[in-house]
Order: sequence, then structure tokens, then C-alpha cells
Amino acid sequence: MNTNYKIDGSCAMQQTMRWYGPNDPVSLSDIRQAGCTGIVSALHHIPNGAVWPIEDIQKRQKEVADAGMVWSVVESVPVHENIKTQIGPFLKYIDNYKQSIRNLSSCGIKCITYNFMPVLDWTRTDLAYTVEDGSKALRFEKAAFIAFDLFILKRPGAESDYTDEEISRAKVRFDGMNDDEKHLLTRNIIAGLPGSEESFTIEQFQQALDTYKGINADRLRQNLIYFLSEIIPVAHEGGVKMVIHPDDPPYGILGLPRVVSTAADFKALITAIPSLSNGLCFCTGSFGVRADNDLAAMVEQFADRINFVHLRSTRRNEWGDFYEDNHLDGNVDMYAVVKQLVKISHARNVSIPMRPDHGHQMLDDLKKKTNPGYSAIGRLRGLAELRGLEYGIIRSEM
Ligand code: DNO
Repeated sequence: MNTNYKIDGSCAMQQTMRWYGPNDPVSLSDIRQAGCTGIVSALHHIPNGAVWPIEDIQKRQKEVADAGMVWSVVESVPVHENIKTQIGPFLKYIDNYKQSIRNLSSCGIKCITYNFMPVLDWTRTDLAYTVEDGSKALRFEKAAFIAFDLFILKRPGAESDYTDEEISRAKVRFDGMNDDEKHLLTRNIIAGLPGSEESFTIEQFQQALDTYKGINADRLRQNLIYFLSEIIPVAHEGGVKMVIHPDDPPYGILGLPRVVSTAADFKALITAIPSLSNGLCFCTGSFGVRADNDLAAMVEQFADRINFVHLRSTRRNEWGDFYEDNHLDGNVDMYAVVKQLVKISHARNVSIPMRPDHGHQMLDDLKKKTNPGYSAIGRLRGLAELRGLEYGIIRSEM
């Protein structure tokens, strides 16, 4: 038995939370008091595509250090849309991306998260879904999403992406919405959730979708592999692990291609670019929406690639809707996942940074303006439960 459990010691994952910077209503002191030693952050003020200056990186590092923590993971250096579509000055944006990697590395930050989702980062239809205990969760409801696509956005050709049953459910859903609800749904989808670096009007949104005409999943995958072939050698040289975040939700939306939704998807990326700097941000909430993703088996399969972990559990239904459940509830077998993560951390002798991904808006936070998914108390609860789970696993099995 290992009685040496130390938070952030070699036998446990590093506990972190995301911090959106000085404007985040949750302070660094709050995060420290939740028991974290690491911070996950990004320079949200730097425009997408521009180089991250060393001075700005150091300033953020100092803010975090002054609060007694370390900026351990970047989430995210966003990938410019031109890089995904290979339209326009994408080579320039790739050069800038490489320089941001070099700058972060020279400051000692060695783990960088990114995603390759076309147009939209994570997507939800409802940011305040009341669950049975009275707290509020994020939710993706397919009928509402399809209603947006067919009857608000009116995307050309959208009907052919859905079954008759899905269309009629969406119609009923749409007819039952008043104008405020339609407006809110639209905003939730296109105005950009926290951490997404894009925000659109309806017209701009359709234009952005149009740039993917003719780009199917194979083509998007090729563009991603090209991007990786350029940046991974730079990351490797600087000792940096690039970690890709899976698609959220992990299936096609709005006719857009998806290339990071399953184990096979990620396998294709590491087969093409085998360097260990080509890593994975293992997000149980995103991968877990698909019943065909065996999460614990994926941790085992990608044991040497997982360099950052998001722990969250979703509960899905037969329609493809899901909401974010409590961290130890829902469809994710969190015990099996954490057990496997503890195993790989030990085998590699590393303390992999993890963060409780999202949390319910609850207790006092219900009265406050919070970033959807990123309120203090819900994440505190999630982290406390996950810490206890990990502690129990280490104490009883190792
Ligand atoms: C949502 C987050 C995502 C994630 C990006 C990574 O809460 O998990 O916004 O940060 O997709 O690039």
C-alpha cells in the first residue's frame, strides 16, 4: 500500500483549474483555496493568429506565482481558421504559432492545448439547465440545435443531414419557443462560450460555415496533419507537449467535418506524426458523450500521449442530447478512468495536470454572474470529489 499520497507528489495528478485572467470572477486566491497548485490559462487578449509575446507570458506567470501556484498548462493557443481550411495566409499563421510555442517554452511552459474544431469551439444549447437538486448545468439538446440550424440559421441543404423524425422533433421544439428563447438559443450557439476565441452574427456565421464547402473529414485531417508536421518538431525541440482537445460534441454538427472524436481519430494523428510531443488532452466529458468510446481503454491505449486531463461526466439519452452531470455521476465511469490515469502516471513517473472540467452553478454562485461551466463552487465540489476518488484509489490499490 502506498501511504505516501501527496497532492502534486509523484503519485498523484497535479490539481489545477482554469483561470481566464484578471477579469475572471473567480480569483487566483479562490483557486488556491480549492487546493490547486497549478493554473491553466491563456492570453485571451492576444488576437487569434498573432504571436504571444514573451513579456505577456511572463506577466501572467508572475500573477500566478504571486498567488502561490504555477502556470502549468496553456489552454489554448487557438488555431486560426485559415490553418484549418488552408485558405489565405495560413503559412504565416503557422509561423506565428511556432513562435508562440518557442516563446512559451523559453518561459518554461511546456504543455499547450489546442483544438481543431471548425468554426466553433465547444457548443451547448442551454447554459442554465436546472437539474433535480436545483443547481444549473450546461446542456446540448439536439432538437433545439437542429431547430437553430433549420429554422433560425436556415443553412442551405441542412435538411439532408437529419432524419424525418429529427426534423419533426425540431419543428415541435421550435414552434414551442418564444422570441426570447430563440434569441437566447442563437446567442448560446454563436456568441462564443468562454475560451472560444470566435463570436459571430448570424450572417458571419453562415459565411464561416461556407469556408468549409468542399472540406470533408479527410481533407480536414490532412490539414491537421500538415499543421502538426510543421509545429511538432518545434515543440519537440523546446521540450513542449502539444495536446489536442477532442471535438465537443464528438459528432458532426452543421455539416462540418470532425476529426478528433474517437480513439481511431487520435490514432491516425500519432501514426502520421509519431513524436511524443504530439499528445492528447484527455477530456472525459467530450469523448464520453459517445457510447462507443471506451474511456478507460483509451487511457491505456494512449498512456504515453496523455499530458493533460479534463475530468467531467455527461449524461446522454437516446436522442444524442446530453447534460453535464456531477463529476462522479453520469455515463463516465470515473472510477475506472482515474484508476487507469493513476496507473499511467506511476508508470511514467509524472504528475499529469488535471482539472475538474466545468461544474454546476450552485449555492452562492447562483446569485452571481459566472462564466458558464467555470463558477467557483461547482468546480470546487468536482475537484474535491475527484481528489477523494484518486486518494482512495492510491491508498487502497497501489
Ligand atoms: C471548454 C473547453 C474547450 C477547450 C478547447 C481547447 O470548456 O474544454 O474550450 O478549452 O477546445 O482548445
